[in-house]
Amino acid sequence: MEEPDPLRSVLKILKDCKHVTFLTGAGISKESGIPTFRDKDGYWSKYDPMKLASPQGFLENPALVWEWYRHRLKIISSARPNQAHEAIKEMEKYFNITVITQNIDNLHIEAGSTCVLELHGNIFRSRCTQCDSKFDTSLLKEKIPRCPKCGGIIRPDVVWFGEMLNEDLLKRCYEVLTITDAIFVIGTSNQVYPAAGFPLLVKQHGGKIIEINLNNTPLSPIADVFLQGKATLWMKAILEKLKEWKNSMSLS
Ligand code: BV8
Ligand code: ZN
Repeated sequence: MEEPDPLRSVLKILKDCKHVTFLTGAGISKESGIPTFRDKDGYWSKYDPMKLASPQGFLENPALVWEWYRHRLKIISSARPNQAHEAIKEMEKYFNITVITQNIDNLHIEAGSTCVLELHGNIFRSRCTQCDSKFDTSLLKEKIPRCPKCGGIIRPDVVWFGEMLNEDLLKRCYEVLTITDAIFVIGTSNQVYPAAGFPLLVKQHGGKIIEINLNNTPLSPIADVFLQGKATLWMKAILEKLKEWKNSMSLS
């Protein structure tokens, strides 16, 4: 029996969908030149996440954490959305799309997606640890930036390990997940919670899971379709098929 064509399986699922959610991780931005975390050349192969992405680490050595975020901001500032980000934006023509991203690189917003839930914050935004005033990260020049209003230390407005995610944001995620007909899980190792638990919530109410990743992840065994390979190639191919199908529909 020949292997089913994975693209055909994806189209078969999409034909019955109204609400499509995308859950993305660092892998979707890899082809924009931004390193991932857990790949062999990723950040966690060189640095200790607890030193750079935890409140304790920041308390111990704010200068080191700021050096790391400024290094990432430099890379992210010269990165552009790639064809995977753009394809997700284009799919808004056919479905109600929500993007739930673990990425802090702003690339889904730059690609023009209209509903982006940034689970772990955004590197371009910083906030005062005392009075919660917000600042544009690229304008902060001091080694350890201080708040002009209250003198408090300013930090990147991102979610670190052991920190709660924004309540309202999480509420919106759970609301969307309950009406999601299909969730695309793209470029994430599915190891960080609560995001890693989201696809299961979709499956529990009968929604479908389509995973796109270079490698298998803990999610792959329960995915309805697993597309092995680059996010840009698969998303481009899916969009092409979708356009063909929609055109054939309008002709019939
Ligand atoms: C919380 C900051 C409540 C932002 C990050 C024990 C068990 C279970 C959970 C826990 C536990 N102990 C603690 C926890 C909770 C913890 C957690 O999940 N830990 C895990 C690691 C065990 N979670 C938290 O602390 C969260 N808060 O739960 O609050 C609470 C509080 C206290 C105690 C318990 C609970 C907060 C999590 C946020 C952490 N913030 N970073 C930043 O600087 O970016 S983590 C970091 O990981 C990033 O945010 C990133 O978004 C996130 C996930 O990583 P991925 O995006 O998946 O990236 P990764 O490199 O791992 O994978 C890339 C994938 O892409 C790979 O699979 C690769 O194959 C693929 N790929 C590569 N290239 C391509 C590709 N795919 C397609 N195409 C390509 N071209
Ligand atoms: Zn302040």
